[in-house]
Amino acid sequence: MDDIMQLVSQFALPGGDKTAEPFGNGHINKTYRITIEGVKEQYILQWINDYVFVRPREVMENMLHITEHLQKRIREEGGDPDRETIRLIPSVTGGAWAEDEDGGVWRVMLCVPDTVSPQHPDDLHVLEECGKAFGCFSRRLMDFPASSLYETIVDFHNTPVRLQQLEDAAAADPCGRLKDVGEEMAFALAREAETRILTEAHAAGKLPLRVTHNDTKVNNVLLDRETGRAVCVIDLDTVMPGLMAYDFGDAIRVGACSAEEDERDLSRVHLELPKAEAFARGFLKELKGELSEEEVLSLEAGARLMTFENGMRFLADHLKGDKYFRIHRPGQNLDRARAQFALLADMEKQQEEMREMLMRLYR
Ligand code: GN1
Ligand code: MG
Repeated sequence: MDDIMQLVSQFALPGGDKTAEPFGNGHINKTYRITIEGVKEQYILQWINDYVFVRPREVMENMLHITEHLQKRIREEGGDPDRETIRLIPSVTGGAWAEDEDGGVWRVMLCVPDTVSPQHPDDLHVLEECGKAFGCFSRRLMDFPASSLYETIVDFHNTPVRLQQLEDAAAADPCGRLKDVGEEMAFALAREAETRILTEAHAAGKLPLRVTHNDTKVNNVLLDRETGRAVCVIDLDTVMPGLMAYDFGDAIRVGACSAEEDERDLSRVHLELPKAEAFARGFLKELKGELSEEEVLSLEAGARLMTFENGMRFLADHLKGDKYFRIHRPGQNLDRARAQFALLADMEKQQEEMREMLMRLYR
């Protein structure tokens, strides 16, 4: 904690005795909440994981430009720029981040007060609000110059590359775990052709590149504690040029699944269409006028591909010895992979219903 307080002192925060406590439940970064005696506002201190983000300074450059653009849009719409997006607190030297002695990159953000982040909502209103939050985020970034953003993780949602990375991990098999995952490997390899659906549609000019969030788990939305309305979207580390299907798809993977991401009883893992519809309703309310019919239909494929991709990433990380995704028990990444593949299998069965639902909301 001494080291943490030393980092806190590098930011231009109000004076007063400060305390820090671990906060949140992301799989990647380290996060602390900072409380200052006699100060109403709380702050978030975060270290950017440099195994995952090999150029963390580029993550910060992106974040700075995106939040500035969002703040401008929010002001134009008469909203509250300190509540509807993230506010970065500058360092004492005026930079957007501070560095520790190992060159690690740390940032401080204002904690948005009186909000909650939904973990595994069953309430359809909550899901609709999450859809609105991500839809509104994309809408406000429609005119952001996408090509000015760094690609913070190269090929992040390139599904064919994700399959290749899984095959590489299997070929290397550094922990000798391949022998136990034959069924999961076969499941992934059988879907080789599907990995290309979105990349090929984009290459054929059918799906435009947009500025996308790329990590749209519903717990990356903050809702107003009182009204339950969407307030803002957090975790901007992977905001990059991408396809709309990525954002819709990853949100459905988590928000419309009947079980937790690492559920071990696979008979409990399903796609819940009413949840998907609630999210889609909110999402399309914000974006309908901006998207082509082809793009709206691609959202369905996005749900399958994001689920498939996460399954492959969890499985590859299990094979590599759990280097990327933090685990809380042995075998958790394998459990996560199995649950994703079970969800994908169920999504494949409900493909037609999902597309019909999207077309109903679009027309
Ligand atoms: C990671 O950090 P967190 O928990 O929001 C991951 C996502 C995965 C997700 C799976 C940068 O997100 O891509 O979908 O775990 N983020 C990164 O839960 O890899
Ligand atoms: Mg994240």
